[in-house]
This record gives sequence, structure tokens and C-alpha cells, in this order.
Amino acid sequence: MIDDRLTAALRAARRVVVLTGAGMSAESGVPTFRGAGGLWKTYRAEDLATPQAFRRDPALVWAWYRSRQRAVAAAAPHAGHAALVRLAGRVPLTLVTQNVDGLHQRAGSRDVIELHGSLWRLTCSAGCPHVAEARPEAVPDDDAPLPRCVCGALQRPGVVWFGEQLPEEPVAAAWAAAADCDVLLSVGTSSIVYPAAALPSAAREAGAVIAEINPEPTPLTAHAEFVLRAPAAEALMRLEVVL
Ligand code: BJW
Repeated sequence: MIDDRLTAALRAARRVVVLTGAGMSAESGVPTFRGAGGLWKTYRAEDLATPQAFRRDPALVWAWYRSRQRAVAAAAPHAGHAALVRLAGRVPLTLVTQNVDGLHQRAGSRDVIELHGSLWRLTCSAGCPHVAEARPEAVPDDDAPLPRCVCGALQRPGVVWFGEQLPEEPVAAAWAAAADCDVLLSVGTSSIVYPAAALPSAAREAGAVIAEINPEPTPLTAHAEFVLRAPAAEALMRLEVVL
């Protein structure tokens, strides 16, 4: 059941911010980072999603990203992604995601703010500004040569690794939306990776109501007025019904 006060807050909201994490894609079959099955071979995300790991062993890191590209290419958005698209037609909604899989966009969400980049962009590991697109239908085999930038350096996944700054424009847009929203809905994130985990606090300090959708408790739970202990698809479809 959806609390009537949450329904009322959403109906009255001038702006709603939805912040999604890996749990949003779980029901599409894309593994989360830290839950059960969150390991790739014997590596944790923290061991692979770093510039140091890429410098040490780019082939290992590319093998991980190519396996994820293949998994995402074979996956499809679920009913929760579709519910968010329809919700955006009913309430002014800014969608901010930590996910790099592009599933929101494939479901039809527009103007998605990607805080951690995209699996489908390749950038230059030497820092030149050239950016290339990766094609979901043509993910290279693991034994294919590692991709090279036009400048000759290795290309890397266009994502944000630990210790790296998040891209300025999406961060500015997300924090501006949070400062100006009445409800922030956190969906499927463990709320432990910063600065994204601080977005709900920014909204709360600006007076917004916080709601969390997650089958498990997180550090955000204690600060949320409303908690929906359910998977994303079920909870978002329930929200759609009451709005
Ligand atoms: C479901 C579900 C279902 C399951 N329905 N829900 C302050 C304190 C301490 C450390 C730091 C700090 N500030 C910064 C740091 C360092 C670091 C950090 O936060 N570390 C923490 C681990 C403590 N942050 C950074 O380094 C960031 N950069 C930065 O701060 O720059 C400034 C700086 C520079 C130099 C020095 C110091 C500061 C960058 C962070 C980049 C994160 N990158 C990754 C990889 C992206 C690329 C890729 O995908 O490969 O982003 S790591 C990974 O974690 C990925 C995710 O976006 C991110 C968040 O994970 P998420 O989405 O929450 O997933 P999970 O798996 O953790 O949780 C899934 C949830 O879903 C669970 O709760 C489940 O219960 C739930 N769930 N099924 C709904 N069906």
C-alpha cells in the first residue's frame, strides 16, 4: 500500500526528483554491485572500477566492462522503467541515475541525468577530448584488441571510477533539481557511494520529503519519511496507480 500522505505529496509537488541506482536495473537481469551476485569472477566493483585497476591491467577491466555491455545489450527495460516514463507525464519529474546502462533512455525517459557516465561511451585514457560511441549490437569478443583512441592511447569506458570527479554538468543539474524539488524518490541504491548518496540530503535540506524504494534497509532509510520495502517495478507500478 502507498501511504496517502506520499500520494498527496506527489500530487501537490511542483517538482519530483527520482534518483536511481543499480537495484532499478536488477529486475532487467543486470546484476547490482554489492548485493548477492554482485561479484564478477572474484573481483569486487571497488577492485575494478578505479583508474589504478585500469593502469595495472586494462585487459582485465575491459573484460569486465565488455561482459557488462553484453549483459545490458541482452536485457530490456522492465515495467518499473515504463512506469517512470508515464509518471513523468503526470508530475514534473527530473530523473537522475547512477546507472551507466542506458535502460531508462531505452524505456523512453528523456533528459536523464547520468551522474556516473555511460557504458556506451568510450573516452581517451590519456585525457584527450575525443569521445566514441560503443554499439550494443557489436560488443567485441574478449580476445579482440583493446580499443584505441584517435590519438593512439587506449580508450576506456566513459564511466566515473572511484577517486574520479563526477562530470560537472550532470552534477550541477542534479543538485539544482534537488534544491528545487518537493519530493525526492530514491530507487534501488545502497546510498553509500558519494557524492550521489548526498543528493537526498541536499533535497531534504531544501525542504523536500524523501521516499525510498528498496527491498533492503540503507543508510538513507532513517532519513526517509516514506519507505516502500518492495522491488522497483512493483513499487513504481503501485505509485503510478495512485497518482
Ligand atoms: C533493489 C532491487 C530491486 C536490489 N528493486 N532495489 C565520503 C565518504 C567516504 C568516501 C567518499 C566520500 N566521498 C567520496 C568518497 C569516495 C568514493 C565513495 O563514495 N566511496 C564509498 C564506497 C564510501 N566516491 C568517489 O570516489 C566518487 N568520486 C568523488 O567523490 O570524487 C571526488 C574525489 C576525488 C578524489 C578524491 C576524493 C574525492 C566517484 C564514485 C564513482 C562510483 N563509480 C561506480 C562505478 C561506475 C561505473 C560502472 O558502473 O562500472 O558507480 S561504483 C558503483 O557504485 C557504481 C554505482 O553507480 C555506485 C552506486 O551503487 P548502487 O547503484 O547504489 O548499487 P549497489 O549495488 O550498491 O546497491 C543496489 C541496491 O539496490 C541495494 O540497496 C539493493 O538492496 C537494492 N535492490 N534489488 C529495488 N529489485
